[in-house]
Amino acid sequence: MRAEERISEVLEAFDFGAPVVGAVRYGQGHINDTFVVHTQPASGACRRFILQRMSPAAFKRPDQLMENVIGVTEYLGREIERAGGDRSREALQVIRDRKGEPYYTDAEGGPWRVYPFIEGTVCCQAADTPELFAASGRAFGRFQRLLRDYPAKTLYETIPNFHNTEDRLAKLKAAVAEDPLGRAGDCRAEIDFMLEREADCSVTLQALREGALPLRVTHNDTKLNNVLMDETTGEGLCIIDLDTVMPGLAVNDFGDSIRFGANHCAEDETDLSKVALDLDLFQVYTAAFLEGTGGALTRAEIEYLPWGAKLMTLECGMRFLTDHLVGDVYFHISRPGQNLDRCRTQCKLVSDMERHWEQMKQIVAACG
Ligand code: ADP
Ligand code: GN1
Ligand code: MG
Repeated sequence: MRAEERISEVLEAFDFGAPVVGAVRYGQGHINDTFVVHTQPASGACRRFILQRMSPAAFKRPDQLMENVIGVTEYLGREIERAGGDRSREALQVIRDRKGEPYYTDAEGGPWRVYPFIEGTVCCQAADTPELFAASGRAFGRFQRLLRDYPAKTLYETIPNFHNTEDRLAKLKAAVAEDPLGRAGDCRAEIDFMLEREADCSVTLQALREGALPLRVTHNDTKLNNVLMDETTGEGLCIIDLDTVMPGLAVNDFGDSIRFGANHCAEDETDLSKVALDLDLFQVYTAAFLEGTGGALTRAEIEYLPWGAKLMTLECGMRFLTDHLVGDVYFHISRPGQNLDRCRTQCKLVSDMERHWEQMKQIVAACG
């Protein structure tokens, strides 16, 4: 059922501290159904909240997911306070429902949560300036640093095998074999592109298995639009979208940001001639991310950063392609074929990274 149809029931379930005057769809996330709720206190300015239905296609255990989010946001809040920051703006804060639960389950089983809207921030879809991209890199690097001592074992795996690229390829192969909608014939080139890179899929996983790369608490979805930028200072203020905070690889957090931000096109750009890795943006992000981590990464992690970039891009392309083949059940689409278009931009970026591989390695070595 469309999320809109449950809104009035859900608004009743939370105490917003003032009458609700409206709730409208918000943001450009691909996974959750996000709304902004406007309230009007008797005196003073309107107050806003973010209301989200967590995606049932993506998240099978909202209870575990919210336990993770509460654990991480409270920990971050304490760390930020200790460093003299403002936890109400620099960390998300879960608002419980009227029964004191961390989220509300609607009559159809849909899980909903509320956060205060963090005002005075902007959420960007593209790295319009290098300064903006650098600010996001520092913020994601700092996120790693702040969570360095978080007890990783207490975190649930909200999406099992989320960045297991070997498993993502296996799922793509299964979708191709089943081809439930007869779409595989039109994506032969993209399927072959992925299959030709099967050996690459194991590079960072193998390094993890051998103990060369450590398991850390990571965000796992480090797109530019998952950090809110301070409208006044231009700095990265608050990391959002904590649904996939789990044990993972730091190189993947770095890599997913490069995948999304180190180029000048939207993820679903159809003119592939415009899609290209911007090495200057790659350099800017690398330096800023490493600065933000404050020396928390090992030498091996730094060395593997280009692999993080390539594999997150390749893997995301596989995920878009798989979803296209099975009927767009995971990533929200606004037009037919959008997931295939998204897959094609990822393939173009991977090819570009392969072409500039030596330069990427040199840039990382110079920043490390
Ligand atoms: P999705 O998983 O679907 O990407 P997000 O949690 O990233 O969902 O939220 C979608 C969008 O909503 C974000 O890109 C951002 O624009 C906005 N948003 C989310 N939380 C907040 C918040 N606390 N304050 C302001 N904007 C927010
Ligand atoms: C999704 O939730 P959002 O829109 O920030 C996805 C990421 C993908 C991204 C591609 C939980 O991110 O893994 O990289 O789309 N999140 C989930 O744009 O699957
Ligand atoms: Mg998001």
